[in-house]
Amino acid sequence: MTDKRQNSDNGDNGVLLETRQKTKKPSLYRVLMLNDDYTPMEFVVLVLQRFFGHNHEMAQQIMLHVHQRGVGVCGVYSYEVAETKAAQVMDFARQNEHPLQLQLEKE
Ligand code: TYC
Repeated sequence: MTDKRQNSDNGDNGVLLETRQKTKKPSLYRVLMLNDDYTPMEFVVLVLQRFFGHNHEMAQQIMLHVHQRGVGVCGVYSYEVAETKAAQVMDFARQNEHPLQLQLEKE
């Protein structure tokens, strides 16, 4: 007969098996984009498409939100991905002599 018992009673004479999964969900971080007076709108739209995978319409919408409200969410990622994307975008902006700034915010 098949023994389907697990954990403390596994039918193996006192040998304990821990089958519970102690995995933690990774914390998520918003990548925020800040408005400024100098970065061209088309450049911001390009960044939102290239680095955050938004289509042109969504990118335009997010850019306008940031332009009007001062800050907006580009996307939500694990810390490593969020940090990498923010750094890549600010590098790309600096290479193009734009002052575009991004920040991370824990969800
Ligand atoms: N305010 C900029 C302009 O008028 C456009 C802009 C939008 C810049 C969003 C940064 O995160 C930004 N050219």
